[in-house]
Amino acid sequence: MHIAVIGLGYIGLPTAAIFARAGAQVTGIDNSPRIVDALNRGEILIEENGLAEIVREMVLGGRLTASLKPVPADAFIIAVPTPITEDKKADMSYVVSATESILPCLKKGDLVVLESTSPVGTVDNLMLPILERSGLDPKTDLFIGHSPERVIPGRILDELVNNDRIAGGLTPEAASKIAELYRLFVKGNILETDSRTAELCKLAENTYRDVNIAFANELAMICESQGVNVWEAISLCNRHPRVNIHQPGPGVGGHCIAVDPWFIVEKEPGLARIIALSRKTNDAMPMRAAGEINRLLSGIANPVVTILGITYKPDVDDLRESPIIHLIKLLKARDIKIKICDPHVANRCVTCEGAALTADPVEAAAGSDLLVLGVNHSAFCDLDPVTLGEVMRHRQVYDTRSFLPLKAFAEAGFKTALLGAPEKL
Ligand code: SAJ
Repeated sequence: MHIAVIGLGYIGLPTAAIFARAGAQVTGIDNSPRIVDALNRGEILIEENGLAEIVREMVLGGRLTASLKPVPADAFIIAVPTPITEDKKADMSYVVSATESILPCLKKGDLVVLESTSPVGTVDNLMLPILERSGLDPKTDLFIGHSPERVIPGRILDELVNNDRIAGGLTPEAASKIAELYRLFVKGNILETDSRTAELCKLAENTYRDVNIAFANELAMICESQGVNVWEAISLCNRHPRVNIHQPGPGVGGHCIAVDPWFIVEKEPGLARIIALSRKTNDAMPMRAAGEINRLLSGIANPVVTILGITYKPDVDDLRESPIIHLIKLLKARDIKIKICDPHVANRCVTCEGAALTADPVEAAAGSDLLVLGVNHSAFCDLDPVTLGEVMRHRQVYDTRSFLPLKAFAEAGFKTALLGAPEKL
């Protein structure tokens, strides 16, 4: 079986590697010469647990190669970005160009599977008319559909194999062919349905999480006002057998949860009211954090803030839609000097948004008036409050994730603040 994976990003690359490991001959296609050249050398440019090793092995074994242009294959998997435009609409241009790019390669019996998260109707309203231009009948000559990825960055390789997977076909035959394709490596259940249902499910899963986080963030604001610690309250609520409230924080980032709900709102603006409000609630969190930081800095001339962690979530190197980047922009607009520590980003950037970036927390804390824990990277588990306090101008810390040992910081002379908790902890 020859599989072509179009788009070698956070999803396409691991998928290509896992198909190769399962015995398929895989060609990864990407329009970035940097990515293609690196892959053909057996190297990767992104950080994901265990991925570099598998890719190297598959490339050396000749089962995985990369190309700038599509090649004939038995199955085409489209895993290109579906970003969001300024006015919160899905930008489908990469899906359109990827679908057009495979037209010269298609033959009767081929599978075309969209993996990219897309608005409902993408397979039947957007891809089908393009695929018809191949001269083949997409309903009878091809097997087309949507099989959304559901993997969590950081655990992609494990979740690709072990999660249940939806196989949505334009026709029932297409659904079963797609299920058969993924059976090559998926150990979880493969659930067959139509392509529109598959598209909706993917959006609904991420929207469920976004709405739940918005609820947690709203509770955090309520708790601050009511003098209650939201982290303790949520952990107690979650001891109820049917309650699972997510964690509040400085906002929701990433290319999925912060984006996908808008794809539902785009289609149904009049109906998707809770969904749109939740998005706005989560998007307002960096502004709330900036307000608290301002309060902590009041009276300090030429303030300097050290941000610990800028990625969109812990232990990844991905900055897309990171709420902490948004927070940094808000602080810079208020003339606050920023220093950054992020061990996952410091290996490839020396600055971010014009601020110095280092992997060393002590270097980042030198001369600072406030430490802000933006992302709970495991590397921040063993921060030493005494050493940090010694190099700072003012000993203050603001934890937006309830991650730091604030008691130990207080004992080291720090004034402490926690998102979602009363001023006096
Ligand atoms: N976050 C919170 N509170 C929480 C959980 C997360 O504020 O309780 C924030 C994180 O800090 C981060 C953002 O939400 O900024 C998103 O992180 P995440 O870990 O929830 O999700 P992603 O974007 O890394 O991955 C999600 C996953 N979807 C679900 O869990 C429903 C993953 O399974 C999907 O495959 C992925 O989106 C995707 O590609 O769509």
